[in-house]
Amino acid sequence: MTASLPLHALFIDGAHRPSSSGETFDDVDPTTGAVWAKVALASKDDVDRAVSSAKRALKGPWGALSAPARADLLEKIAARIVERSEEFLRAEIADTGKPAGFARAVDIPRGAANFRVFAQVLRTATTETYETPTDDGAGALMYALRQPLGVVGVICPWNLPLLLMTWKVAPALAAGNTVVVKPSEETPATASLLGDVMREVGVPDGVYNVVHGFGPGSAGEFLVEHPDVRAITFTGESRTGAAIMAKASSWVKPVSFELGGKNPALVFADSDFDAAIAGTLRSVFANCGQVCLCSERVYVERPIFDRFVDALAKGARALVAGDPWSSSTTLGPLISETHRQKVLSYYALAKNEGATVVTGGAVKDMSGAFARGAWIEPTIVTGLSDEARTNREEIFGPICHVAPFDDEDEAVRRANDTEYGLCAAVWTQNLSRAHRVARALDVGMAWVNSWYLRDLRTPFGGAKRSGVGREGGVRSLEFYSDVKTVCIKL
Ligand code: NAD
Ligand code: 6OD
Repeated sequence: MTASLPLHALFIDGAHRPSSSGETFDDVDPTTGAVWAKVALASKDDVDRAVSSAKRALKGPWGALSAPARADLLEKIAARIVERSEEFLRAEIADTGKPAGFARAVDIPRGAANFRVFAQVLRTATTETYETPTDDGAGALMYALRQPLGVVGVICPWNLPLLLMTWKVAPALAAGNTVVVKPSEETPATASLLGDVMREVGVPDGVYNVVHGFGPGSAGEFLVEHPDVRAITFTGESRTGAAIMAKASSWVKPVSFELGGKNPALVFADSDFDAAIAGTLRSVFANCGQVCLCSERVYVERPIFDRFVDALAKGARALVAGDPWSSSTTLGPLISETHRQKVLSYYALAKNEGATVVTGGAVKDMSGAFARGAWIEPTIVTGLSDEARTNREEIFGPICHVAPFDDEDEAVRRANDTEYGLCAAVWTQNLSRAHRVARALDVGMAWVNSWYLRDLRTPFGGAKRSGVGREGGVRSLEFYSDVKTVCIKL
């Protein structure tokens, strides 16, 4: 039975390879709970091999390429992802179960856009130059030179696998580095497939490597601890970020972290009601609530509170769970049974803490092939204090708590009353309020009358426990570069 399943191999030195130990682990389709593929489990030796090949590539043809030539290659990668988009789509859906409509609109095009945009950023990037006076009157010219860091370790989560991996791989390659990627153990498929693309468009061997496995005591940790990995870029839970930072600190490795959130949405009575409902439905339930930017705390100005909760609940009930390939499906499963148990424990916690369950609150019963998948009901609760654990801990599922507020200062204070600071969504038609509230929120990204609208050239990252650093546009080039100042005495 197992022998006929596809294998997601490691990708090292330009070739797909089994692990040196021959060990594999299961890749589960969360819509059915069935194993759909096997994954090569990287040993420490495999990680060493991947890092060595990445190191060699720096000294080889990759290191010799000019920035415009690297940009050309990035554009070819983008074009090839588009050409092979149905294969990427199939792989992403088999791993995550997300609706095809969502993956077709978000995951796959963004995977390509990351390469296209960072090619453009590279082509247009400038550096600082200063003319500095000197005592002899001749002066000096000082300029900053961006040079690659070396081998970069890229550690990724499972929620937007191709999108979030390429968001880091593309700028790392643009800056002239080579990478070793450790995709999430839940979603290995698209990282392996990208290896094919790299080969097809002529990216030199060793520039892009993939090692599959887990975190502690496995490929993730081996990568962080590898002395030849010069920097770690990581997206995932804040707790994991702390563990990685502790390990990386012994080598004083630079880290860039995009971490968890407990994001607020603030809905003012002067908002466009229908737009606020449509936007909040997206910000709570997109990707089954498994986007780090999802709103889990919704604050609504009291005069519209009841109407808002009713309309939001109506929208939640209208979500259609089912076959990811059906055009009517709008709600996928959670990523795994383990994650479903975690989210269900929060549904139980909310009830124990005294919440009123407006809609949902349970497993979603599915039939036929989907009966054993990780399905769950979209859920809205009300009536909890801001101190309730439901309102303080990241759940990462299709649930929000909705609470009323009476004035702007209160809404901002409560929105900021969290250890996280990733993003917020603000719904208002009052322009002054929009600017005021956006400025007052302790977050890395404040959306006004929108959510997850991204220009990849702008800074992205989290405040407080939601991240370290900002990536996006030239900021990514800065993180992935050793910036050297050259002083020429004239
Ligand atoms: P996770 O932290 O469990 O795992 C992320 C990756 O880290 C996986 O590849 C995992 O194998 C690896 N890992 C785990 N422990 C490790 C260790 N000790 N050393 C090295 N690697 C290790 O996160 P997840 O469950 O995959 O993703 C969900 C989380 O990610 C949520 O908290 C979500 O908010 C966050 N997230 C944040 C952003 C953002 O942009 N801020 C984006 C997506 C997801
Ligand atoms: O769009 C992005 O670049 C980005 N980093 C999104 C993060 C989504 C979190 O799940």
